[in-house]
Amino acid sequence: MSRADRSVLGWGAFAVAIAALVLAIFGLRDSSSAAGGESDGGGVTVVDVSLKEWQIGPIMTEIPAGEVVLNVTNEGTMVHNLSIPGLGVKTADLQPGESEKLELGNVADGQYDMLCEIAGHAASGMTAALMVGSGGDGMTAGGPMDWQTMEQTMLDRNLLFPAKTEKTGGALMEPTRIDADGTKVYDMTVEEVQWEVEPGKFVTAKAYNGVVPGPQIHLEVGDKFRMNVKNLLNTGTSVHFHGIRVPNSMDGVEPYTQHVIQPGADYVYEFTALEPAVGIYHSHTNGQEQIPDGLFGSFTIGDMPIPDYLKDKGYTKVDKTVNMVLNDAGTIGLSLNGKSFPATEPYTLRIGEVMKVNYYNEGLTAHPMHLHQPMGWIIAKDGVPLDFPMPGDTINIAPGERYTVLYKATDLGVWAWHCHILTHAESQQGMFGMVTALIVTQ
Ligand SMILES: [Cu+2]
Repeated sequence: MSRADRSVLGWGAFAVAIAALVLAIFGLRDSSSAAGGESDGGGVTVVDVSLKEWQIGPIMTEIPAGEVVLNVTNEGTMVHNLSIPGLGVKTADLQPGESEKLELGNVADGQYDMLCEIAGHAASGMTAALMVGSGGDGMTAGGPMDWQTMEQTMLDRNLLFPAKTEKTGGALMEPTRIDADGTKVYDMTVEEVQWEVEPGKFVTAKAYNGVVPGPQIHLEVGDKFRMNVKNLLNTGTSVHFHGIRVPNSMDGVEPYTQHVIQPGADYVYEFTALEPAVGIYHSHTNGQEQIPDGLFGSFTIGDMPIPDYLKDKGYTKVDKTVNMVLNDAGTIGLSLNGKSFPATEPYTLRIGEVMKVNYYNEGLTAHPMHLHQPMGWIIAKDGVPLDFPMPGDTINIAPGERYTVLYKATDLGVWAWHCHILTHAESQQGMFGMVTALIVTQ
């Protein structure tokens, strides 16, 4: 390789490497195809089809030729529909809990694709196949076509990584202005936005300054800080500085330390940065909805020192810092920094470089985050430096926790990086949710 060639691994090579990883990371799944459906005795085959995020079940249905009726039920939490383009039939848009009987008439032998036509839903995994008559030959559960069809479906999706979406969040925010007394002032709106979680899948998010996660705020110890919050939601909100030492009146917990910030109202938070911290700012009003819907952003003060034990091992400086906010609920769902695979951001390091990762969990359940290589060393927990680091290739991060971890690139390659609760990372339609990759180059 020329120096230029190996300076950056091309996206083409990267995509191929990712494809190879698909099998290596997760292995294959049992297929979930269904044979049959029920006959009503009059030669009509009735099949129950469920729609939810992000799958159509069963993924594959094998039925005899003849009259077919689908009982389609939306068992999800969003609007879905079922379309069979090959037959030119489609349900209405079904609200959560709604059902529709879709009469297909006398269907000829063949394979028919089924999908949800709501923008982005098919790409997110809402596709299935209906095998009719001899079209279903060889498509029994576990048969060779099953395996290949599923494999192709997974590859099609996994090869989309890293997919482009509108906007990313979490970038460092410079103060809006600095007052004469040195106070760093940050103007922050709270508003609803349409947020592209993955290609074509837009959700209604709540966002600080229009992005998820909200902009990163970084202060040094001693800095005077002011945040002017403008609530553009049609509901109340408040801001809590999680993991940051503040006066009680700035703690953001209505009704005890403040009144709610009403729709259209402004509110000012003001304090001095007293101690180093790895914190986060987030809503403390209807938080179980507002936070997973997007109202979170990292807030760091000072730095976490590298323990001597690691300095002796060559971890002399940090070349790259990554704030990774985990989420699993609300309108955004399973995601890393507000994006779901394949729209998650890949990270790059050169051999010998050190990456510092601040993991934050703003979701409702714990996530064991696993980087295939290199080994991680936890150097701080909840913003408190550890004298002696603790190793972890899988680090379980509970809601509200923060772990600061150093990774030093040692081996070339594309290293998968994902939550190890496998249903947070993988489906029969391919990887999704809490998956990204670390790319190590020369
Ligand atoms: Cu998880």
